[in-house]
Formats: sequence, structure tokens, C-alpha cells
Amino acid sequence: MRLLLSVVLGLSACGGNTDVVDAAPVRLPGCETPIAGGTLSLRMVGRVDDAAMLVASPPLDPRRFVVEQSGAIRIFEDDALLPAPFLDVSHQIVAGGERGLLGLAFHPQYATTGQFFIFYTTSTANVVARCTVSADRNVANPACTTVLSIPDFAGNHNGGMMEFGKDGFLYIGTGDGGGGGDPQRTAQDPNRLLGKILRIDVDGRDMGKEYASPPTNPYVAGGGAPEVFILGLRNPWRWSFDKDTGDLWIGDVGQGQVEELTVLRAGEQLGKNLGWSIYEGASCCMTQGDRCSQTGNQAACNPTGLVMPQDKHSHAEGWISIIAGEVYRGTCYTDMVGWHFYTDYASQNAGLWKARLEADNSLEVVHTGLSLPNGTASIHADSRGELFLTTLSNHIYHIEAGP
Ligand SMILES: [Ca+2]
Ligand SMILES: [Ca+2]
Repeated sequence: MRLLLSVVLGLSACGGNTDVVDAAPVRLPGCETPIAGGTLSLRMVGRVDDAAMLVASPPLDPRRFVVEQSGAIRIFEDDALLPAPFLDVSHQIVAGGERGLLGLAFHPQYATTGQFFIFYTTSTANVVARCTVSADRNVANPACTTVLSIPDFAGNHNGGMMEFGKDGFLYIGTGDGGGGGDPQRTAQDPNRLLGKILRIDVDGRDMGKEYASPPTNPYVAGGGAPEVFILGLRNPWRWSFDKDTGDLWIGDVGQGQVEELTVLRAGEQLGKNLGWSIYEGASCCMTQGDRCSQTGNQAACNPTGLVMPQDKHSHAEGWISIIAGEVYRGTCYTDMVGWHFYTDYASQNAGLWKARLEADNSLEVVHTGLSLPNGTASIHADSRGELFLTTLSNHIYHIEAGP
């Protein structure tokens, strides 16, 4: 990290040959000298006032924006926390437990549009809103526009993760609504926006909406809601795209037994069904001991057409809510490249894990041996591709590696 600023400035100084125009880089450079070695460590790089939920950065922007659960977005610039929040929506949200300001995604052309998107909960809905930066690059305009408001019936299982894909569309994770056992069976209902990953075009406008549904979404022609992209999720609290391959890594939080990690390759994501609440992990909810906590009739179990997770962790192992992270595509730590780093909310039990996708679609899964503080809320990359782990106890850590 100490080398980051000099690298950025160094590159600017190197731009003397103005005849050479490279394609826009995918991300900012990370370290002047890449560091080899598989010994991982955490370095605390900052803290905020309330529950650090997520680190995100605009494309090619070296600042780190940190989402606080209670409704503020804070900025770290050159590792220093700016005193005033970028945005504060605490007055219009409900926070606590699984609720709050949960997601942040910057428009792919943020540098020109100034647009970013937030995901927050109210007492009755999960809301995606479009916000804009003011003339001051470190201050957003206070009023945001609601893009999507999804009625919700329980305080838990609210999803909250959002990212833009390589296709420029905004992907939005939603929980099954909550309670236990998917009481309204939303996850398998293509007409409901709960229990899904949605995909919308924030630059388009369908009649009466603040967005368009891409015509390639699976139910645009009928049979379900046009926003639905992936079905069968319980609470996809954290997930991310591999920024190089476009593969989608989804952590789906389990009911009482199984935490799930599923990878969908680029081009093999549209309309996939991850099985909840017919299955928890690969266990049929009709026959599993606790019946996935469902009341009434369980759906008949037929795995045809369902995607089962490639990695599972049981609650007997001490996991309670998986925290999927991100595939490292930074340039600082050569031995981290290509691995997806992830853990569990009970991160003191789980420690840090890594996985990578094999040619046969299975995962190579490795416990890294790195102990973690408890209460991890996310592992997500900044614009350099560096991974930052945030905790509900307000801390932000950089995941680093060495010999
Ligand atoms: Ca809910
Ligand atoms: Ca599943």
C-alpha cells in the first residue's frame, strides 16, 4: 500500500509519449513491485463509526468508499478517513439486524455520469436508489431517486449486494423475504422479485419505470418478472463477479444446516436456478431432518435443472452465514491471483478460505490458515483489485500476502 501513490503518480509522469494511446486500463495499478508468497495477513487500514458493511470504489478511482449499516457512506483517500460522509441516508432507512444500508455500486461510467446506486431497507421494502455526486467529488447530492422498491414482509433475508456486470447492467441480490423456511415460497416464484438475482439496465427506461429490463433476461417475453435473472436463492448476502472472467461467485446463506458457494461461469448464468427452497445445499427439504424449517407442504425434490453448490460448509463446522468474497485480480500479490477469498459471518470459527474453479466446474478449496476477527460482513475489491475485509465491529482490513 505504501507504494500505491508513487505508482499512480509515476504512471502519470510516464505519459510523455502522447502518440501512444492504450486501451483504457481495467483497473489502477496496485504495487510497484509485486510480492510473491502464500502467507496471508490482515492489515487494519481504517475504521468507521458504525458497522463497516462493504468497500467499493468507482472505476479507476483510488478512493475507497465504505458503507456503514446505519446509512452513511464514508470515503478513505490515501488511507485517511475524510471527516464528512459522502452520503447519509440514515433518516430514510431502517437499520439493525440484517437491515440497513447494505449495498453500493458505482455506474461503470461514473466519471462522466456521476451516478451510483445504493441498496437499503425500510420497514416494508428493499429499495434500490440512484444517487449522484455533487460538484464536490467527495460529497453526493442528498436526494436520491428510487429505482426499484421491492415489498418485503420480514426483517431478515434482505439480500443487498449489487454489482455492475461486464455487460453494463446492474445486478441486484434479494433475499427470499425472510422469516424461516421461505414461508411465501418466493425463491422459486419467477413472478416475485424476492429470492433472486435481478438484472436491470439503469440507462434505459421501460414505460413507467426508472430502468429497463434487458431484452435478454429470461422472463421478458413472459412467464415471470422481467427483472429476474437467477432464481432459487435464500439470502445471497454477498456475491461478486470475477472481474477478469465474468464468472459469478454466489454465497447463499443457509437455513439451519448448509452454507453454499456456487460459481456460474460467464455465459452460463442467465435463468439459472440455485434450488432454494426445494433444496438446502444438496439436501431435499422434504426429507432433510428439519425440512428446511418449512411449514406446510414442501416442494417435491427433483434436481433436474437446478444448480447445486460446488462448495458447502455445515453449521456443525461452526459456519452460520457464508460471506462470499471476490476473486483477487490485483497486481500486488502474485500468489493470490485467481483465487476467490471467502469466509463466514462467524469468521472466528471459519477463518479465511480460498477457492478456484477447475476445468470440470468443480472447486479447488483451501483453508488458508489465516485467522479472522469475528463478524465479517464482506470481502470486496477496490479499483486496484485489492481485497478489503470489513467487519460489523467497524474495521476495514486489507488482505495481504508475503513469503
Ligand atoms: Ca426481508
Ligand atoms: Ca442452493
